[in-house]
Amino acid sequence: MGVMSNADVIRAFQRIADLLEIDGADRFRVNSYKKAARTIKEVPDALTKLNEAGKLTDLPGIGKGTADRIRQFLETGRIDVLDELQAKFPPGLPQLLEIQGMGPKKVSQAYRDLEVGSISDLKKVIASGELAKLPGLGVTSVKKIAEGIAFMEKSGGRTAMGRALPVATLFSEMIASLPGVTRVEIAGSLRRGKETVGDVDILCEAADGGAVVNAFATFVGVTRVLARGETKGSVTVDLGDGRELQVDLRVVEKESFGAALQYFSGSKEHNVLLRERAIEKKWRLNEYGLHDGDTKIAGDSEESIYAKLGLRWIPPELREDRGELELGDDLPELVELSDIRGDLHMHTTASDGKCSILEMANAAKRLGYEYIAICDHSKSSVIANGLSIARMVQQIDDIRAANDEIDGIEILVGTECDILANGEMDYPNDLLSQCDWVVGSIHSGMGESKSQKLSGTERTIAAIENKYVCAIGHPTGRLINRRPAMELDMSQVVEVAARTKTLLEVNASWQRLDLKDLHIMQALGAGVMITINTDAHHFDQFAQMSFGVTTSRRARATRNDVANCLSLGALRERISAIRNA
Ligand code: DGT
Ligand code: CA
Ligand code: CA
Ligand code: ZN
Repeated sequence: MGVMSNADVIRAFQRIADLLEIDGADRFRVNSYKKAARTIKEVPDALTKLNEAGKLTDLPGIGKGTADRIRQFLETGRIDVLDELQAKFPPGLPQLLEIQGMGPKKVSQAYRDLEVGSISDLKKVIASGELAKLPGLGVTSVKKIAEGIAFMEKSGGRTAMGRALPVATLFSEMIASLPGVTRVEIAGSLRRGKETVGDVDILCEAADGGAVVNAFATFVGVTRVLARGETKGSVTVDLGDGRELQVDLRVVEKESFGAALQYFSGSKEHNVLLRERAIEKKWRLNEYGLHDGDTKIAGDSEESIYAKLGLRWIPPELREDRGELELGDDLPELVELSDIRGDLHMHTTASDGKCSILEMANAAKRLGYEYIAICDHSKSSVIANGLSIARMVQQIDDIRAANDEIDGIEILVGTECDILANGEMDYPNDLLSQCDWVVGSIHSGMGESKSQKLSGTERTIAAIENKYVCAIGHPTGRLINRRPAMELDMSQVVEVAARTKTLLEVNASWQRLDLKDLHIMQALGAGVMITINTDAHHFDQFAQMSFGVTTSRRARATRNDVANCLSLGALRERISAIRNA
């Protein structure tokens, strides 16, 4: 057993809460585990350190019982309650909670009444009609569950970029710290910034490949070793909730590092194009280099290979066989994280966020941002503690007061205002007009039904036509691997957005990445400007900006395409242009 991280502890407590809920334990008990998991998330120090110092019970909201369980887990890797619960249920059960439409109550019902312990069991009782006969289920909810399973299976076990990157980064750091390792790079789809990855690919340069691969195979978090050789290793890592992620490591030589990095960054399709180009010149391109007969003519760097083939170096995000080789001198200067000057979608404790206005603003200031917009939920988002009109009026005052109090950053008065089923905004225009910045989002009625008067496209367009709406938040409403996108007529949406100068959001949260790359490309092609925002519910989540930037780079966005790369003055001008369009 390796050293337990805080994340391991959080996962264990969440798992206990899930299983207790399935077990039908009382709310109070379930919530105490959930609360402990939330508390631990906020702890800046390693729990192992706190435990050694005997300080676990000093943590706010951690009583003696919880502290005992944390200690047991840190010291033995187990918790008695977790063992008991896991012995009680089949191992596939928690995974059922990941299916859209399957809450703990339904999971426990299906398990108790129909012995459903896995996704394949669940599919059987759906097919036989037994599931629909359970009290409280019925044909409609079973249909939804079936769609949830289909969607989950279609995502084919791919891992969201935001879950894979921390694993890849940690592994890269551990590899870099091994003796004799002189260079480490992340390659594959993760380097290209794909929203989901099949596996993680890491390259390193080292004196003794076998030793590096051996060390890699015994890293903390490795659950299985799939391959172990002199130049190649392949392992799996537990992501919690029973899911695994594969990590491939290749050890390559300095002289061919560039060629290997190019080859293993892919995509396969992009590589085919490059290889064809080499063949046209009677050369040969592989992961060892570019060769003219027996002579290697390039390979130590990626640049050398592209240059010999008559190309400028192509950023990995563009290597998808989408015409990137033909760009030539039109290769745009892609937006970078350092171009971002502010974040225009975030929540505070006023609705469902975890921090105050000033806590968010101070953290943003530390990042060097010039401005932020506080956008809490509007009144119809009841579960998200949306603000009534009276509370929103108060919120406007609170944001203005916070802005007066803080120097060096501008806090804009914003709202994430629901777009209602009838296409109207959740707040009246006279309230919206008092805000500096309005994000309009659809949060309900995304599964279009015949009974609904307006389609998602019509609702979105109605909001875009409202002069106070500056941007459409997470326009398609998808949750990666969990909920499909609304079927928007994107060409209509981008046309109206272009005409009204309304921005479309690239929600940078790795669970969303919405708009996605191809939609961003379509928007930019129609002359629409985007805004890349984190939708942070805690300032920790500001770091997710990079996922939104990467996704936008895949759509060839430059800093001129991104509203929050504007100076505050230029942003204000843009907002008045939207209002006067
Ligand atoms: P993934 O893991 O499914 O998200 O996608 P990739 O692109 O990371 O693919 P992966 O992990 O199978 O292989 C990493 C890279 O290695 C891939 O992007 C290109 C290169 N590669 C692998 N197999 C082939 C191949 O058969 N032909 C060519 N040209 N390149 C390959
Ligand atoms: Ca890969
Ligand atoms: Ca791979
Ligand atoms: Zn939202």
